[in-house]
Amino acid sequence: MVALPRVGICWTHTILAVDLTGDGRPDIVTADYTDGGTPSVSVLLNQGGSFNGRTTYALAMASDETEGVTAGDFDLDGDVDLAAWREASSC
Ligand SMILES: [Ca+2]
Ligand SMILES: [Ca+2]
Repeated sequence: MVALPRVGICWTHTILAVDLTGDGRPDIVTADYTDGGTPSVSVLLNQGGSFNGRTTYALAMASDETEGVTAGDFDLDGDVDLAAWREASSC
């Protein structure tokens, strides 16, 4: 089990393991809940069994709650892309 560094995040809704850097080592992406703060996802790069500090990326969403994140090559350029979503306040 790997303990993830915590930096200004209340809790994590989703953890995704995906190789963002193309080095064959799975990195970690988290969907963050910030309790009134800016919604975000965080990235922890795999350093060969340990992870670097958390890098947090703010999202332009009307919510403090990033519900989930997924990965894929959505624009077909060969690089991994991320897509995040939030909880809807109404349907
Ligand atoms: Ca990697
Ligand atoms: Ca891409």
